[in-house]
Amino acid sequence: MSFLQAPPQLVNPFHSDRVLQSGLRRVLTRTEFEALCDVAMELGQLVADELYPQQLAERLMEPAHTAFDAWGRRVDQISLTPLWQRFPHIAARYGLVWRGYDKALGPHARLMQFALVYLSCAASDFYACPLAMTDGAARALIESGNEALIRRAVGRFTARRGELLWTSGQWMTETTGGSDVSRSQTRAVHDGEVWRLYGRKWFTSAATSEAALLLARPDGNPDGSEGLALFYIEPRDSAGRLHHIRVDRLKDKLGTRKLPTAELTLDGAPAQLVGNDRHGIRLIAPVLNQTRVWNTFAALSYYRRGLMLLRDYAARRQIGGLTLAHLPLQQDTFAGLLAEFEAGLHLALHVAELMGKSEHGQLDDRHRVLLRLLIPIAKLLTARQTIAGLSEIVEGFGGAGYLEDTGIPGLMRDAQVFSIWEGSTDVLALDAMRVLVAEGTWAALQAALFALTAQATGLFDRELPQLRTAFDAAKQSLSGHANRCERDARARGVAMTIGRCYAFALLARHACWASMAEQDRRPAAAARRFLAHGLNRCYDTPRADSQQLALDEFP
Ligand code: MFK
Repeated sequence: MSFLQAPPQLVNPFHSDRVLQSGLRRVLTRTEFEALCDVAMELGQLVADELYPQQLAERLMEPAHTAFDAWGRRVDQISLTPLWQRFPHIAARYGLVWRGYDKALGPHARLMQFALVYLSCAASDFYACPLAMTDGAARALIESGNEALIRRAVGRFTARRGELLWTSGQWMTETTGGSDVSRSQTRAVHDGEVWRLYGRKWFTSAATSEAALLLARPDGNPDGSEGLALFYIEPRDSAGRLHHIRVDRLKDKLGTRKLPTAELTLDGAPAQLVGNDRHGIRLIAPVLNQTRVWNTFAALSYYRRGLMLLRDYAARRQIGGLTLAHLPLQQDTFAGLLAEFEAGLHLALHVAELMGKSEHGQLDDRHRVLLRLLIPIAKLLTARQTIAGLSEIVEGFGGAGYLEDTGIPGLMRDAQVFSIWEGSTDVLALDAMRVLVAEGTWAALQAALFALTAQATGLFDRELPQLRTAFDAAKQSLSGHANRCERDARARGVAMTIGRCYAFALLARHACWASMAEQDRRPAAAARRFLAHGLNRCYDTPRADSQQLALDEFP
């Protein structure tokens, strides 16, 4: 019998995740940690024993849209894959949304919720997308203070039983653009008690949700973002039929193919105003921020799945009489991947911790600004880390990584979305810039970094000057250019540099704790390796040069 390679196996992702476990142990109380461990172990076992095999078995299944029934009646039914039909129950059981709102869990509720989100995202075939938007919608409604809508929807969005759970869509994107929302063309017409919406939504993820938040321009309002209002809609009637909405088609996407993303036409769909009839972007911003945190953890969930599969494969694969895992070069490549992942996860956990504290009134103004800044930065950094990491991981499998039926290439195709939806890297960098230039932000950032590095002295005395140099480069890039065009042209480098500096400081702080409390030197090794990849991503070349190059190529 000729040689047959044993395929990689996926074990319980929580059981084997020292980075997550150690990160949680440092922050949570012992009681909180033990309670979370019970849930996380059970969820992790479900992922390994049932969900991952189901994902492989359903690899070729996709949602399908049926526009008409046999007799020509418009039905617009969307069929879902079996895993998608199962996931509301998993989400409700493990509290992937409600846990963040459980007051009894205190300020660590978000951290616990996102730990479970991270463990389950890669196993959800992107059911995490409607869950993310649902979490965002709950937050936005609560912040809007609209009591009627809070009573109507928030209990459903945070339901603890799958059959009661509603998900919410977030219908923002139109043909005019996913980033430039201000040019949205959907009209809102006042019709007695309700508003009626007319327009075309071009990219509505999770078209099967029971509710959605969307932007539309009430007739008579001015152009631009100021004239948009935020609306709440329940797209289906009690029989499950869409009313005054047509599904034009499902999108044919590079990845996330189990997720039924649709083009919709609103033809008088009834809706309710969430707040006043203007400033919709400001009102929907909590959804953006919430889903960006989900995106951060989802990206890392994919990164971690890739690392787990590659590590398992490397332990089974023989090369020249050695297992792949013992080849020095393979170890070096893997260490580089792990260091990026580890820094990214500490940044994500920190954001979740701040978010929980903020929602429990435990953040001062400075830390609230910091949270607002770190959300876009964590999203853009982890998305790019994951895309680069998974490209390398696919390569680590050699030819097997290029074969669709191993399930490996799909990881890379799916991951590409993390830097696109909820704002591309450039849009998020500009969002970070919006916060950075506000009075007091830089001081808050500097103070936070200083406090972190103060906890990393001793173990990292030799390395900390590199952090200061990179941070100064970001500051110089920002402050050296008063002109907004010059400044914005550097937004990506500045955001990346701040993200890498902050992630390094968090990892270094954690490494000091782990070496004392857990006698674990691996986080310190990861921090040094991450630093070796460089922190500074500012390329302070004259803008005239980039302009010349770009315009020469594209007149
Ligand atoms: C598994 C993980 C799943 C993740 C979920 C996946 C769902 C996928 C579905 C989608 O992708 S939906 C599409 C998502 N679309 C975006 O993310 C839009 C990207 N574009 C932006 O983020 C723009 O920056 C934005 C549309 C928000 C701003 O556009 P404008 O027209 O330039 O608005 P402007 O005037 O800058 O901001 C309006 C107000 O909102 C300002 O406040 P004021 O009116 O008080 O001055 C801003 O400060 C505020 N604002 C903007 N972004 C904010 C924010 N406030 C808080 N947080 C933010 N992030």
